[in-house]
Amino acid sequence: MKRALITGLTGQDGSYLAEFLLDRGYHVIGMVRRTSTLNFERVAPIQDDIEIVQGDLLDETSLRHIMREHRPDEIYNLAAQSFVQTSWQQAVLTGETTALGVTRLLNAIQQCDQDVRFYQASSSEMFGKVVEVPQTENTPFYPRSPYGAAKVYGHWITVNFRESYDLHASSGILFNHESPRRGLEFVTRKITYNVAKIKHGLARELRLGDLDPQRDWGFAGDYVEAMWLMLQQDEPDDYVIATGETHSVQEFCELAFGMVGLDWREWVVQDERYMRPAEVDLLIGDPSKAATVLGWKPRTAFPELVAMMMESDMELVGRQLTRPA
Ligand code: NAP
Ligand code: G4F
Repeated sequence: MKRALITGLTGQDGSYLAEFLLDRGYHVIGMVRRTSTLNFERVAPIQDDIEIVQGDLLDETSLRHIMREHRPDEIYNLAAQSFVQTSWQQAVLTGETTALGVTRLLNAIQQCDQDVRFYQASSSEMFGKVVEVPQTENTPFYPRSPYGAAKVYGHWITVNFRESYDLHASSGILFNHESPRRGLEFVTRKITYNVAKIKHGLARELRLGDLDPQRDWGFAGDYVEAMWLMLQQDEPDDYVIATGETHSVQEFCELAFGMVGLDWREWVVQDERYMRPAEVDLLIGDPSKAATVLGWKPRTAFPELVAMMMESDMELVGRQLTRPA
């Protein structure tokens, strides 16, 4: 039985990846950080099938301990301070977690077991103010936020450990991927959840920032397969994972409101508070290397993704309405 360690188990991707690996017969070890209240909602249905261990990317000793005690064959480093907006207010914490956290984990691997296969969750935010359209594995990086800068560091330290110590370390440059499990602070889920509240009469407006940025949005459930495929290759490498399509925040609104018979223009209010000091205007990835080498292709089209999230949030808000007081 193969053993996989997932950091960031409690996050969106951690939950989908854990399900994916369990389905393939893995023993899944999920790293969670200590919190005063448990936040296992996303993994509740599979919690008993996972070995949960405590550790923190800020604490290298905890990572070495996990390596020695649990001896994983594969490590998926999904943990991060992942919200771009927060990275301006908490730039140092973002660097400690999202950048240096990768080095701490790689140090632990290098010291404890150099045969481990390692996946780093890199991001299309590294392309930032894009210098090429579409973005490929060879497009130069131009990050536009402390988060993007931290991910560039995490990406290059992964490449460096691969080249320095011959580690099987791969980096997935994933474009935005969403799902009904997406955090409520990210724009797609903020939209679908609030559209559902408006439709149920629980909200009167949706306050958003810039509606023009364009993103290459895919489904998280499709993207975790690509992470796994990278670690099954003979040679480690870096891959862009994307749909190859881009849509604006406004288009997302039009579609989500339209699906419940509402006109977005009557409900959306632009609010300075959600504008960013520096914006990433356009992301669109070219996933052809992943298609050729990994045999990976996205399965979920943009309208299907919006519909899946809208249906889930309509049901969720409906349940909240009918719950006895
Ligand atoms: P997410 O939902 O925000 O999950 C982040 C996870 O990291 C959570 O489990 C969180 O734990 C954990 N974490 C945060 N700080 C930690 C620390 N110091 N030590 C240990 N764990 C810590 O993110 P996601 O959307 O699943 O994304 C997964 C990874 O892919 C992240 O690295 C993200 O930056 C990257 N990425 C995401 C996308 C995307 O579109 N989703 C695209 C490209 C790259 P708590 O639950 O305790 O907060
Ligand atoms: O949903 P977002 O917050 O995602 P963002 O910044 O693209 O980052 C996500 O994807 C990255 C991959 O490219 C990941 F690495 C990262 O961890 C994260 O998962 O914002 C998307 C766009 C931005 O242009 C933002 O300015 O939506 C715009 N937006 C407009 N109004 C808003 C809002 N974003 C948020 N969160 N909230 C708003 O009210």
